[in-house]
Amino acid sequence: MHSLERVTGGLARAGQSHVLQFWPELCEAERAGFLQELSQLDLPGLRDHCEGAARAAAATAARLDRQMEPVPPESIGSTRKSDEDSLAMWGDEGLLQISASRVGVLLLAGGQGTRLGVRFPKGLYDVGLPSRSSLYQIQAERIHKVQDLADRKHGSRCSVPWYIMTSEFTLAPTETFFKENDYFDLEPSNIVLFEQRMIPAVTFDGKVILQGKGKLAMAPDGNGGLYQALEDHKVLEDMQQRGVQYLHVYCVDNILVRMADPVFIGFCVTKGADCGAKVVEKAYATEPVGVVCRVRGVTQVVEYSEIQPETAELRGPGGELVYSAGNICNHFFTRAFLQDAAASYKDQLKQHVALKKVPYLDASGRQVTPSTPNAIKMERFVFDVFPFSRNFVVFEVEREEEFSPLKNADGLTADGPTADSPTTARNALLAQHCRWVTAAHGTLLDEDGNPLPPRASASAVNKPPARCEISPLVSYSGEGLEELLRGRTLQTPLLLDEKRAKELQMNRAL
Ligand code: UD2
Repeated sequence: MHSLERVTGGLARAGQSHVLQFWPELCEAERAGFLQELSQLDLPGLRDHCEGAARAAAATAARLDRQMEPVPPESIGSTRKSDEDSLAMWGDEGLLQISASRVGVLLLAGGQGTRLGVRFPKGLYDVGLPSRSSLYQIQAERIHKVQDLADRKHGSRCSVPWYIMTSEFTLAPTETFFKENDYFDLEPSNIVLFEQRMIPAVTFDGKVILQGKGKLAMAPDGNGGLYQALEDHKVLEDMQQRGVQYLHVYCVDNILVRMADPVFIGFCVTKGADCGAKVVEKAYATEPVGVVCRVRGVTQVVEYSEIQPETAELRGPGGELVYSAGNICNHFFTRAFLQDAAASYKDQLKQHVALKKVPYLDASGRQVTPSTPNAIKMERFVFDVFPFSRNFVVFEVEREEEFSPLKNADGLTADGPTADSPTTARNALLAQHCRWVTAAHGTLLDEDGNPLPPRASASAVNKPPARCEISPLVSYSGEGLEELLRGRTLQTPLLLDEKRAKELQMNRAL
């Protein structure tokens, strides 16, 4: 059948004939483009999608609060509470797996970054570090370094493939950016970009929204679209061919993210986990992070948008938050678990409703920018597969070492810079690197030439002690700095990159 006829029939059966209202006004090229977009829709499933979205938005969301319980602290692994030997053992196990090329990393980068308000993918963002590195460059260099650490320890030549899930919004600019930057010196065949699906945004009465006369308002299907995308693009087959058994899945905007973190990987592997989540202690009750908790006895994440404020505010006898295990979107999966997720769990995942303001074309063809939410976006969440796990583990890490997300544009509040902004991300990284220098028995001089007190830990979020940045190519998590920096005094601003590190090494040798 001619594709226009097929699409017209499919839209009519789904109760969406209005989509073609402006068809007569489109030129040939616009018609071809629109027809292609419409042909890619799941037309048989469209009625269910639209009616389901309208029903879900009208219903009072089922609240899980009454069935929630915190995860017992004794069943949470922790960098803070574990002894040095355990941490070293997990780190060794992780490096061993990495050296055998059994570990891959998978970046969720299909989001639109609406809160940050930039028109390009977040990974391209430069938060203003001395190196002017983008988030992608920092991540690429951490991959280099972790490969290098594993190779040095085990005499291997391993690779940690980097899978990147993009969406229609982010694929092309991400690809271009990697090419322009020569893949940050990583082997291009080890970087695998793939695209998640898009689904139509729908009005409250179940109608697909037109963004233009020949354009639907589409949105990515949430980071839980991962499981469909893995299947669509045969990503698990690629992992199998490479012998990858363990995946570290993470979100794009955490400047402190430890890619393929050997300690986390080693912890999960040692515990025989098929699935795991890193958490940090929540900073405040309304912090926009999900909480890892138990619902009817099964561990899962309740997202910040779905927990009742009074539950989030609950406090224990010492004033601590009852639900304090904050999800930081750093997950561990075995490939075997992901295979089951892509084959079957994905079809059982809950759909989450998000109400958004989506610009649209009204029936008279006028462009409208709504001031209140007019659209329903249905999303799946990456962590909704956790309840299917047979052995789920939770691993708590220190916020100041591992979590500072970039979500919002810069601004000022009564308490200092806007939370989770370029300024707080930059400050968190600079403050961390000042701590690393101090721990390595080096001394930093401030911009006036005065030594920083050894325990200078001015509020990192508001102001780091100094502008000191250490390239991930020099140190992944603070290791290897003592031999370079012990007893040394260094002027800030400081960028300790590979070149500077070599100079310091040479001076030491003389
Ligand atoms: C995410 C977590 C939240 C907490 C927080 C920490 C989810 C659902 N929520 O919330 O619990 O851990 O991060 O920073 O994971 N993305 C896609 N495709 C999409 C939508 C998003 O790939 O369709 C990616 C996005 O590019 C980002 C990640 O998923 O890397 C998280 O998305 P977000 O920033 O919208 O999530 P947020 O901050 O609401």
